[in-house]
Amino acid sequence: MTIQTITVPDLGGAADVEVIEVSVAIGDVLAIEDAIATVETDKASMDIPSVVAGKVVKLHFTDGDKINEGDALIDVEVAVADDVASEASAEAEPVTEVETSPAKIEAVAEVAPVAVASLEVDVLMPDLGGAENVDVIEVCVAVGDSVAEGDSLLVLETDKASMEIPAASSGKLLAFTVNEGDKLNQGDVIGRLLVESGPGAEAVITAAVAPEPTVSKSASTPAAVKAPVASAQSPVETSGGSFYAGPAVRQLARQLGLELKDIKGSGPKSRLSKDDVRNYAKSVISDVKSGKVSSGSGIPAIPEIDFSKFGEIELVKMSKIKKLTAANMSRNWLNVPHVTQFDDADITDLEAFRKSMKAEAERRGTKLTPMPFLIKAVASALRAEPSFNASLHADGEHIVQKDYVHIGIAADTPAGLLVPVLKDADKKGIWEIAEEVTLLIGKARDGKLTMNEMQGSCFTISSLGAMGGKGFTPIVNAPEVGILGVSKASMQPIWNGSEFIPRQMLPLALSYDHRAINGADCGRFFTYLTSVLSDIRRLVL
Ligand code: CAO
Repeated sequence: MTIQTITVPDLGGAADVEVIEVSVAIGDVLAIEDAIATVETDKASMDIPSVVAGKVVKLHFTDGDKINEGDALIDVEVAVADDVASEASAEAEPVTEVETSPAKIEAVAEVAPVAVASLEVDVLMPDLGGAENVDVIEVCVAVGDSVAEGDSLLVLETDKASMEIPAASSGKLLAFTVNEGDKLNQGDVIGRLLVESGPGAEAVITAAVAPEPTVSKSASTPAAVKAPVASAQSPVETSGGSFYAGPAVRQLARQLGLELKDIKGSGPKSRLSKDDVRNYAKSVISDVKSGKVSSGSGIPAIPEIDFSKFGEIELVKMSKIKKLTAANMSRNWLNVPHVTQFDDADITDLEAFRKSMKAEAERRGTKLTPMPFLIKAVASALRAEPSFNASLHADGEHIVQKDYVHIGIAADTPAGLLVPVLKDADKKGIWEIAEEVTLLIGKARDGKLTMNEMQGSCFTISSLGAMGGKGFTPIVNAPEVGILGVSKASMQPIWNGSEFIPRQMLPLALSYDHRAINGADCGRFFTYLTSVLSDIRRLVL
């Protein structure tokens, strides 16, 4: 065995760089490029990858250490170099120093050149315990794949057991000639592996390789495949019966976080193949995307029911917009911790004024509903209490504070719910807003909105006022952080301190994302909003 010491590479001139994470432990088996440590300078953090494959036998550093170029990091026992060295040269240096490559340094794309010696070996079938003409039931690799020592190359099955054929060395497969259904015997050449090692191994590997790179059976077997590993192939009971799965299939399922019991095997005896696992993963992703099931939130999906058992039914195709709305609503509902606060705005004076302007609105060819006033009042409130005019940054570290005020208007259209966006509402007058809303809603209902007219909203207003209802809890239209639900205004007896007087009250519900907004922010925003709606003269202040 050759022990190689891996040292700190060129760190772009940085000195005394702090180790923030040790990524390996003694006994770990490393592949080339596996991270050894993560270090951090004042400008960037970077991984230091291994340039050799092998087993870690010593650590020269620990968390918090300050390291410099050339410092020893770890000692690695390199199997390939050793195998070849022991055959080729007794004079091979026992310890070689290998400098790691700074390949993973963020913002520095250059990789320090590392001399790599390589050796081509045939991959031979090992001793199969006397079994002959053994069936290949699964091929786990393809030409061009890089394999690490221990990776499954094949799964074989006799009438008694199935076994995995693992690679004995890390390297790149130059050839692989086996297909599912083939029959194999001990000594069969099944492929060709390019075994790579670091510069320390260069001399010994080169010396060991014959000019024509075919290696004799006894020499190549240990370098190319390990002894077969019997795998747990006993059928596993599921509610739907029993199934078989090879180790590579199990590994793939594990990597994808899937339970084998959920997957239907398509092979004989319901054997699961990698394709079964992949197809199942694809169907899960497609179900999540279409909103059929929830994403990995741990929420169980609603079971599929055959409604026709209970009576006549008709399957009606959902429009594209309805499907998108369903997916967006689920996403927003699951991602946003909602709070909804309720209040009534006294719009008696607003309504009196609006009605007095109706004739003029008609002359101008527009319609004056409460909506333009609501938009103007919300725009003013967003300026007064900017916590609602923000979004959470995707990095989880920042709030995006907006200096523009664009308002989304939820519109019920024949195709489904659409949200056209009125831009710069804070800079526009009531007439201009009324005309633009009429235009946007008309376009929404005619299916003529452009992408630009549906983007950039800071806050949404959803009005069911014309339809009725005393209140509802609207769902925040993320990444916005607030939405106003408007219900039907009605005349209410309001106590003015000495008597009940009839006032036109507008029920409002303000939902907000509690990650971005606190109750106190909401209280201020809402109080401001209702006071402006109660006295629209405040809008001109
Ligand atoms: N209280 C009482 N009357 C109201 C009212 C309210 N809150 N809001 C509107 N009205 C009245 C209007 O004044 C109008 O009457 P007049 O013609 O006598 O003035 C009538 O109701 C019809 O209004 P409208 O619906 O044509 O216009 P709007 O500006 O109020 O609403 C729009 C436009 C697009 C918001 C609305 O038509 C719509 O599609 N709402 C559905 C929104 C939705 O589906 N949201 C999703 C809910 S879940 O988040």
